[in-house]
Amino acid sequence: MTKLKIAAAQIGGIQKDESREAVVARMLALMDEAHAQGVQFIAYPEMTLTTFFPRFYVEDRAEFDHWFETEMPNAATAPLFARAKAHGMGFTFGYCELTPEGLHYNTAILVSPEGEIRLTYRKTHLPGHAEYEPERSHQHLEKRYFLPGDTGFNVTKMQGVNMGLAICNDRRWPETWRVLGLQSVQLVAIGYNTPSQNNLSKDEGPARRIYHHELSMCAGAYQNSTWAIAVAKCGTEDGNHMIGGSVIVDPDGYVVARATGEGDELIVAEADFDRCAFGASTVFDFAAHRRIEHYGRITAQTGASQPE
Ligand code: CDV
Repeated sequence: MTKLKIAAAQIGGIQKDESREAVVARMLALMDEAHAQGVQFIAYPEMTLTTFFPRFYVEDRAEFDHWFETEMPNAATAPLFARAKAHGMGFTFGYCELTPEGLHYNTAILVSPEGEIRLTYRKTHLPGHAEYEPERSHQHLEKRYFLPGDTGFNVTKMQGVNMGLAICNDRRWPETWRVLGLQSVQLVAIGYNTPSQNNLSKDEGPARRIYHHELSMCAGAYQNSTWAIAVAKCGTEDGNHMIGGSVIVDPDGYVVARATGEGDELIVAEADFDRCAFGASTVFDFAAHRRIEHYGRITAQTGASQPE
């Protein structure tokens, strides 16, 4: 029987001039609160350490290299690794990674209670655009500042649980979930920064954004018989608003914990991972029911074709 107390550590807005050390202090406060509640695994958002700078345009992208980490752990994040180890807690958080080869990724890591980095995941589905586009209500320049991830979606057993990672926009893509599901994932942790307004449509505001976010999380968890955590960086950041709505979802696709505010906030659930087995051995018994002879288009084409 594998049970873990799991948590999402939602983080309120981080302003441009806030230091990494100040952010880590906020992360530590939530980690300590989690420990006091007996939490064994905690998830932090996408790009936890900095403001969501892809909303800003710079012609020379090197000017933004200061938002990236060149090593992990580093001086600013070492206290997080040390505190988690002292608490015997596994954790995940997202940050911007600049590799020794000079490559830029939107990255998340999974760290064991012993302080070992067990998974590095680099965001696959980068939303937005690469050039300044004045018709948008705000910029979303992830395609300018990051390369599409080269890791793919991987699962590792940690704390007795099959764990996998994805980042923000990945949660909207069933391909993400199914590749993890095909590795018997039991817990998917996803951090996000979701602007509360679609920058090309006035009709898609915060209520619809929350709806699509939960719809994606609940469907992904249910269809792959997995627990899932979605954790926001949210509220107002440099004058821009992002949705909160962090959730923990069970393998039946039900939300079992939900953040109520838009600031630093901890939500907790007792996760029984034996519950993943029922869906995975019945409706979603992949070996029994999948028909891969009909799925070729999924990997053979990107855009939709028209019927002849
Ligand atoms: N950081 C993100 O990936 N944000 C996207 C927005 C642009 C829609 C998201 O899917 O939430």
